[in-house]
Amino acid sequence: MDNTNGSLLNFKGYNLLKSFVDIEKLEKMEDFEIRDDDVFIVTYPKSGTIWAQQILSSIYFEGHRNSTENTRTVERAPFFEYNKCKLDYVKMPSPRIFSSHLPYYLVPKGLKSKKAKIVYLYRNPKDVLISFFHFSKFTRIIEATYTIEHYLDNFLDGKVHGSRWFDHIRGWYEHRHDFNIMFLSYEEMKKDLRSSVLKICSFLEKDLSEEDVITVVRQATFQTMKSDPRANYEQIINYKFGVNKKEGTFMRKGTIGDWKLHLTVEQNERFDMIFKKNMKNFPLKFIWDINED
Ligand code: PPS
Repeated sequence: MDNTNGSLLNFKGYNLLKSFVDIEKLEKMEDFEIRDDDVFIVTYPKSGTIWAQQILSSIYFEGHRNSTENTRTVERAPFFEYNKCKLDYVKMPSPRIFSSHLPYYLVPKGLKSKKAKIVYLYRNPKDVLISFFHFSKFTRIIEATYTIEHYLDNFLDGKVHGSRWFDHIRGWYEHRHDFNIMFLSYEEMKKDLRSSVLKICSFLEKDLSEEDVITVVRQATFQTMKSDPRANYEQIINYKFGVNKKEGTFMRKGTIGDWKLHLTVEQNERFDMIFKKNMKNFPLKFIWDINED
């Protein structure tokens, strides 16, 4: 079966969203000038990017934390490779927070000077797959796919936005010594949001008061975010993403282990086999089930 996906653009071996990119800007990405106090949130798609954007935005910006300003979270921590909000990244005041799904080899070279920081958020790939599958029905920016089987084939072959999940996480992890990077999992955040926020603050060298930490945590719960217009793509989603509202909301379910409700035994075994083969000797721990430690 030819699974070539028409909504993707392959740039130097990596799949980006064709309708969101400017090829001239892509060519210049690696030379983008990095400041020492820049922070990048790096994720494979559907790993909780908006969650990290919300947390970092409320850590850094008092107006966001205290809800006294209305700036959307995606504008506070815009996507580096997809400048859909048309911001001037060069003139943006410090501290700049960027979000990115890029692989390690496409990010600006200046990130290797090790001053600017990177928060790499990862999620167990079965839940990523399911979140992706639903997202593909929700938005028209990626090709709709109506069976898990079809999406599973594409995901495992890397014929999706973000290319192969295995390559993304392995690439970043194996090159971690080149960057000033912390790794954090979606599941850790889900199980203990407060400790995760404190870990992030410590990495970012942000010393928040107890009251501010409580506010950041409150702003970042699934329930708060689902009803926070700043954390949803609602305003831009309709005209830029071409949304199919029947298929739900961007903040969909936010759980661990949703894959169990979707994958058949055979599909799960196939996934496990490929995971084992690709993630041999990989030290980061993955949590597949809400009841797991
Ligand atoms: S994207 O399109 O790649 O930027 O998507 P991304 O933001 O990376 O991931 C979306 C998934 O993250 C979930 N999410 C959360 N889960 C728990 N708690 C909080 N606060 C939270 N915020 C976002 C979101 O619901 C999507 O996952 P699914 O499984 O589809 O619900």
